[in-house]
Amino acid sequence: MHEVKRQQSVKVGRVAVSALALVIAVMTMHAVARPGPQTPGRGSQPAAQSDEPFKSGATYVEKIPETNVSFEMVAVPGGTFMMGSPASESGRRPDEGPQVEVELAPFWISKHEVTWDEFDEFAFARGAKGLRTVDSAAADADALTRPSRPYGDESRGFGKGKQPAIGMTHHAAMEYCRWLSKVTGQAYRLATEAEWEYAARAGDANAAPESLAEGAWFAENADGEPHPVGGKQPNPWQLQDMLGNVAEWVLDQYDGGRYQKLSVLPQPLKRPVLVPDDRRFPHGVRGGSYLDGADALRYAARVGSSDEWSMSDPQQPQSIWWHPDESFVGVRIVRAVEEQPELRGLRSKVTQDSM
Ligand SMILES: [Ca+2]
Repeated sequence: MHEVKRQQSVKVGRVAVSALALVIAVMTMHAVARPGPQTPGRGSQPAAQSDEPFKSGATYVEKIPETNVSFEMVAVPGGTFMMGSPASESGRRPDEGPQVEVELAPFWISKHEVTWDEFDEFAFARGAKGLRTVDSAAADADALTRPSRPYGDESRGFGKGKQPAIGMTHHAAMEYCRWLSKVTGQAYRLATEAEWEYAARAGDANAAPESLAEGAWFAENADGEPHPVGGKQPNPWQLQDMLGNVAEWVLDQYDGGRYQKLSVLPQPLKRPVLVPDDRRFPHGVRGGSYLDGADALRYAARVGSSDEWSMSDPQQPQSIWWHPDESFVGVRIVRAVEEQPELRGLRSKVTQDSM
């Protein structure tokens, strides 16, 4: 996969100059004040369907208040599984082992990658959306911040709408979840690395689904570009594009030696997560993308983000919102049925001063 990424770096290098404009841009941040606390199902908004009781396989549609944009969440049952890959797996890399047994509680996960329709409401809201612009984030420590609109095309020429949002940093993905939680009144966040692999596998202990081409956009069928979400067959738990299309940020800090450390602890490991600190890199990315070959579209394949993804950003410090040299990572969101203590109220600790 390194090679693929390197080739892609070269390829993107050309685009990078224009992408630069995109990023040089800006990053003066607007801040938007929090909307008042919302109780789902009360007030002037119609009853939030996120009140749907949890039942494995159930779904609900969440509408972003004061917009016509919605997304679908799917209930995933709790259970145990083997995370990682056996040494015998073709294409396997050392950071995928040894396998560890993991136990997870039930959670909701978005059926699709987050689309530009959704991400735009956070990053570039076209209307008021109940949010009020304030002069400075300093006016309120909890104020939601977001990047101003870049000069260039943040979609990298791939279009918007139902296309998956791409190119944002882990910090931006975390802030998207925080904003979404405030406006919907439900606690959305990124999937932990364990939740991601469990949901992608949907009970499959093999390296990947038997027919990758039917379920995934990747180097062999994507024509070098991401595709509107939901165009391929879902996995057995109704989730689409877990593998391929855009790779997906997970919550965890990336540590290549993580499973080795976990393997000496009592199994099964209950809801393991490596809570991210204030470093800009590395964070976990899963699933492979439209640029990757089949080896990278294995359930267990892990990637850590790196400063190479922002290499062509001339700003000092570099943007904490966009990776100019990366156009293959997007977002998928999760809502815990009952949140684990270390993730309650968690937000990105990355600031412009972060290294
Ligand atoms: Ca994906």
